Amino acid sequence: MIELYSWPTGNGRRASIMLEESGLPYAVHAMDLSTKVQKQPWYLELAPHGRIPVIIDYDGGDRIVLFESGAILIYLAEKAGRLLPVAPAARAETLKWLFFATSNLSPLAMQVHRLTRLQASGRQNKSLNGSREELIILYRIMDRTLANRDFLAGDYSIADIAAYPWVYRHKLQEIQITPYPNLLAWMTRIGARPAVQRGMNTPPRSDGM
Ligand SMILES: N[C@@H](CCC(=O)N[C@@H](CS)C(=O)NCC(=O)O)C(=O)O
Repeated sequence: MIELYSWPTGNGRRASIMLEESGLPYAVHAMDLSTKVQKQPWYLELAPHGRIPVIIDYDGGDRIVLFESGAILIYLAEKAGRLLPVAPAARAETLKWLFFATSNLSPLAMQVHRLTRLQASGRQNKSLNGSREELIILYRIMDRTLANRDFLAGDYSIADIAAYPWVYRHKLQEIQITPYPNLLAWMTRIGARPAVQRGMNTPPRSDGM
Protein backbone atom coordinates (compact mmCIF):
# COMPACT_ATOMS: atom_id res chain seq x y z
CA MET A 1 0.00 0.00 0.00
CA ILE A 2 1.21 3.51 -0.84
CA GLU A 3 0.40 6.45 1.45
CA LEU A 4 -0.20 9.77 -0.35
CA TYR A 5 0.01 13.09 1.48
CA SER A 6 -1.54 15.68 -0.78
CA TRP A 7 -3.92 18.52 -1.53
CA PRO A 8 -5.60 19.24 -4.89
CA THR A 9 -3.11 21.76 -6.28
CA GLY A 10 -1.03 21.55 -9.45
CA ASN A 11 1.78 19.53 -7.88
CA GLY A 12 -0.44 17.43 -5.63
CA ARG A 13 -2.63 16.39 -8.55
CA ARG A 14 0.37 15.06 -10.46
CA ALA A 15 0.79 12.37 -7.81
CA SER A 16 -2.92 11.54 -7.45
CA ILE A 17 -3.49 11.33 -11.23
CA MET A 18 -0.49 9.01 -11.58
CA LEU A 19 -1.69 6.82 -8.72
CA GLU A 20 -5.10 6.56 -10.38
CA GLU A 21 -3.54 5.79 -13.77
CA SER A 22 -1.19 3.19 -12.30
CA GLY A 23 -3.90 1.18 -10.56
CA LEU A 24 -1.58 0.79 -7.55
CA PRO A 25 -3.47 0.65 -4.23
CA TYR A 26 -3.07 3.81 -2.14
CA ALA A 27 -4.52 5.72 0.80
CA VAL A 28 -4.86 9.52 0.81
CA HIS A 29 -4.05 11.85 3.69
CA ALA A 30 -5.58 15.26 2.98
CA MET A 31 -3.12 18.06 3.79
CA ASP A 32 -5.18 21.26 3.96
CA LEU A 33 -2.41 23.74 3.16
CA SER A 34 -4.34 26.66 4.67
CA THR A 35 -3.88 25.09 8.12
CA LYS A 36 -0.07 24.96 7.65
CA VAL A 37 -0.12 21.25 8.54
CA GLN A 38 2.65 20.91 5.95
CA LYS A 39 5.02 22.84 8.25
CA GLN A 40 4.48 20.62 11.30
CA PRO A 41 7.54 18.71 12.55
CA TRP A 42 6.11 15.24 11.77
CA TYR A 43 5.60 16.26 8.14
CA LEU A 44 8.99 18.01 7.84
CA GLU A 45 10.50 14.60 8.68
CA LEU A 46 8.99 13.40 5.40
CA ALA A 47 9.44 16.55 3.29
CA PRO A 48 12.06 18.95 4.67
CA HIS A 49 10.71 21.85 2.56
CA GLY A 50 7.22 21.39 4.01
CA ARG A 51 5.41 20.97 0.71
CA ILE A 52 3.05 18.46 -0.86
CA PRO A 53 2.97 15.92 -2.42
CA VAL A 54 4.72 13.10 -0.56
CA ILE A 55 4.31 9.36 -1.01
CA ILE A 56 5.46 6.58 1.28
CA ASP A 57 5.73 3.17 -0.30
CA TYR A 58 5.99 0.17 1.97
CA ASP A 59 7.58 -2.08 -0.60
CA GLY A 60 8.80 -5.53 0.39
CA GLY A 61 9.77 -4.42 3.90
CA ASP A 62 11.37 -1.13 2.76
CA ARG A 63 9.87 2.22 3.65
CA ILE A 64 10.49 4.48 0.64
CA VAL A 65 9.67 8.16 1.20
CA LEU A 66 9.50 10.46 -1.81
CA PHE A 67 8.94 14.19 -2.16
CA GLU A 68 9.17 16.23 -5.41
CA SER A 69 6.30 15.49 -7.77
CA GLY A 70 8.63 14.77 -10.72
CA ALA A 71 10.51 12.12 -8.73
CA ILE A 72 7.17 10.64 -7.61
CA LEU A 73 5.98 10.40 -11.23
CA ILE A 74 9.14 8.58 -12.34
CA TYR A 75 9.07 6.26 -9.32
CA LEU A 76 5.42 5.29 -9.85
CA ALA A 77 5.84 4.90 -13.61
CA GLU A 78 8.75 2.53 -13.09
CA LYS A 79 6.93 0.62 -10.35
CA ALA A 80 3.77 0.21 -12.45
CA GLY A 81 5.64 -0.25 -15.74
CA ARG A 82 3.41 2.39 -17.32
CA LEU A 83 3.61 5.86 -18.90
CA LEU A 84 7.42 6.07 -19.07
CA PRO A 85 8.71 4.17 -22.09
CA VAL A 86 11.75 1.91 -21.81
CA ALA A 87 13.00 2.32 -25.40
CA PRO A 88 15.77 4.98 -25.32
CA ALA A 89 14.39 7.44 -27.89
CA ALA A 90 10.82 7.45 -26.48
CA ARG A 91 12.14 7.58 -22.90
CA ALA A 92 14.38 10.57 -23.73
CA GLU A 93 11.44 12.39 -25.35
CA THR A 94 9.27 11.72 -22.28
CA LEU A 95 11.91 12.83 -19.78
CA LYS A 96 12.57 16.00 -21.80
CA TRP A 97 8.92 17.05 -21.62
CA LEU A 98 8.60 15.91 -18.01
CA PHE A 99 11.43 18.23 -17.03
CA PHE A 100 9.98 20.99 -19.19
CA ALA A 101 6.87 20.74 -17.00
CA THR A 102 8.63 20.38 -13.64
CA SER A 103 11.51 22.84 -14.19
CA ASN A 104 9.80 25.50 -16.31
CA LEU A 105 6.03 25.30 -16.34
CA SER A 106 5.13 24.71 -12.71
CA PRO A 107 7.61 27.09 -11.02
CA LEU A 108 6.48 29.87 -13.37
CA ALA A 109 2.77 29.05 -13.01
CA MET A 110 3.13 29.04 -9.21
CA GLN A 111 4.80 32.44 -9.33
CA VAL A 112 2.05 33.84 -11.58
CA HIS A 113 -0.64 32.47 -9.21
CA ARG A 114 1.07 34.08 -6.24
CA LEU A 115 1.61 37.45 -7.94
CA THR A 116 -1.96 37.46 -9.34
CA ARG A 117 -3.31 36.91 -5.80
CA LEU A 118 -1.08 39.69 -4.45
CA GLN A 119 -2.27 42.07 -7.14
CA ALA A 120 -5.91 41.17 -6.39
CA SER A 121 -5.30 42.09 -2.75
CA GLY A 122 -4.20 45.56 -3.90
CA ARG A 123 -0.41 45.07 -3.85
CA GLN A 124 1.02 46.23 -7.18
CA ASN A 125 3.96 44.30 -8.47
CA LYS A 126 6.05 44.97 -11.52
CA SER A 127 7.06 41.39 -12.25
CA LEU A 128 3.55 39.96 -12.77
CA ASN A 129 3.18 40.93 -16.43
CA GLY A 130 6.68 39.72 -17.30
CA SER A 131 6.12 36.37 -15.58
CA ARG A 132 2.75 35.92 -17.25
CA GLU A 133 4.31 36.68 -20.65
CA GLU A 134 6.96 34.02 -20.00
CA LEU A 135 4.26 31.52 -19.06
CA ILE A 136 2.37 32.33 -22.27
CA ILE A 137 5.57 31.57 -24.21
CA LEU A 138 5.56 28.09 -22.63
CA TYR A 139 1.91 27.61 -23.61
CA ARG A 140 2.82 28.62 -27.19
CA ILE A 141 5.67 26.10 -27.24
CA MET A 142 3.30 23.36 -26.07
CA ASP A 143 0.67 24.41 -28.61
CA ARG A 144 3.22 24.25 -31.46
CA THR A 145 4.45 20.83 -30.31
CA LEU A 146 0.90 19.48 -30.05
CA ALA A 147 0.18 20.49 -33.65
CA ASN A 148 1.95 17.31 -34.78
CA ARG A 149 1.19 14.87 -31.96
CA ASP A 150 -1.63 14.07 -29.56
CA PHE A 151 0.51 14.19 -26.40
CA LEU A 152 3.63 16.09 -25.38
CA ALA A 153 6.07 13.25 -25.92
CA GLY A 154 4.05 11.41 -28.60
CA ASP A 155 2.11 8.86 -26.54
CA TYR A 156 0.28 9.74 -23.32
CA SER A 157 2.90 9.76 -20.53
CA ILE A 158 4.01 11.18 -17.20
CA ALA A 159 5.03 14.35 -19.11
CA ASP A 160 1.33 15.06 -19.79
CA ILE A 161 0.44 14.24 -16.17
CA ALA A 162 3.06 16.75 -15.00
CA ALA A 163 1.81 19.53 -17.28
CA TYR A 164 -1.97 19.06 -17.28
CA PRO A 165 -2.87 20.18 -13.71
CA TRP A 166 -1.01 23.47 -14.25
CA VAL A 167 -2.52 24.28 -17.64
CA TYR A 168 -5.91 23.32 -16.15
CA ARG A 169 -5.52 26.26 -13.77
CA HIS A 170 -4.95 28.82 -16.53
CA LYS A 171 -7.87 30.93 -15.27
CA LEU A 172 -6.04 31.47 -11.96
CA GLN A 173 -3.12 32.70 -14.04
CA GLU A 174 -5.53 35.02 -15.91
CA ILE A 175 -4.44 33.48 -19.21
CA GLN A 176 -6.82 32.56 -22.04
CA ILE A 177 -5.96 29.34 -23.80
CA THR A 178 -8.53 29.66 -26.60
CA PRO A 179 -5.81 31.18 -28.86
CA TYR A 180 -3.97 27.84 -28.55
CA PRO A 181 -6.24 25.28 -30.25
CA ASN A 182 -3.82 22.35 -30.05
CA LEU A 183 -3.29 22.94 -26.33
CA LEU A 184 -7.05 23.17 -25.85
CA ALA A 185 -7.62 19.88 -27.72
CA TRP A 186 -4.90 18.25 -25.57
CA MET A 187 -6.64 19.53 -22.42
CA THR A 188 -9.93 18.00 -23.60
CA ARG A 189 -8.25 14.71 -24.50
CA ILE A 190 -6.58 14.38 -21.10
CA GLY A 191 -9.53 15.72 -19.12
CA ALA A 192 -11.74 12.99 -20.62
CA ARG A 193 -9.69 10.21 -18.98
CA PRO A 194 -11.55 8.77 -15.96
CA ALA A 195 -8.29 8.31 -14.02
CA VAL A 196 -7.45 11.99 -14.57
CA GLN A 197 -10.91 13.04 -13.40
CA ARG A 198 -10.52 10.98 -10.22
CA GLY A 199 -6.96 12.18 -9.62
CA MET A 200 -7.91 15.84 -10.10
CA ASN A 201 -10.41 15.46 -7.27
CA THR A 202 -8.14 13.63 -4.80
CA PRO A 203 -8.44 14.70 -2.09
CA PRO A 204 -11.82 16.21 -3.04
CA ARG A 205 -12.08 19.85 -4.01
CA SER A 206 -15.42 21.61 -4.27
CA ASP A 207 -14.55 24.88 -6.07
CA GLY A 208 -13.58 23.20 -9.35
CA MET A 209 -10.17 24.89 -9.40
N1 LIG B 1 8.95 21.18 -6.52
C1 LIG B 1 7.92 20.68 -5.63
C2 LIG B 1 7.00 21.81 -5.30
C3 LIG B 1 5.93 21.40 -4.32
C4 LIG B 1 5.05 22.59 -3.96
O1 LIG B 1 5.42 23.76 -4.14
N2 LIG B 1 3.85 22.29 -3.43
C5 LIG B 1 2.94 23.34 -3.02
C6 LIG B 1 1.53 23.04 -3.51
S1 LIG B 1 1.45 23.08 -5.27
C7 LIG B 1 2.90 23.42 -1.49
O2 LIG B 1 2.98 22.41 -0.83
N3 LIG B 1 2.74 24.63 -0.95
C8 LIG B 1 2.59 24.82 0.45
C9 LIG B 1 3.69 25.60 1.10
O3 LIG B 1 4.64 26.00 0.37
O4 LIG B 1 3.60 25.84 2.29
C10 LIG B 1 7.18 19.50 -6.30
O5 LIG B 1 7.12 19.48 -7.53
O6 LIG B 1 6.68 18.62 -5.59
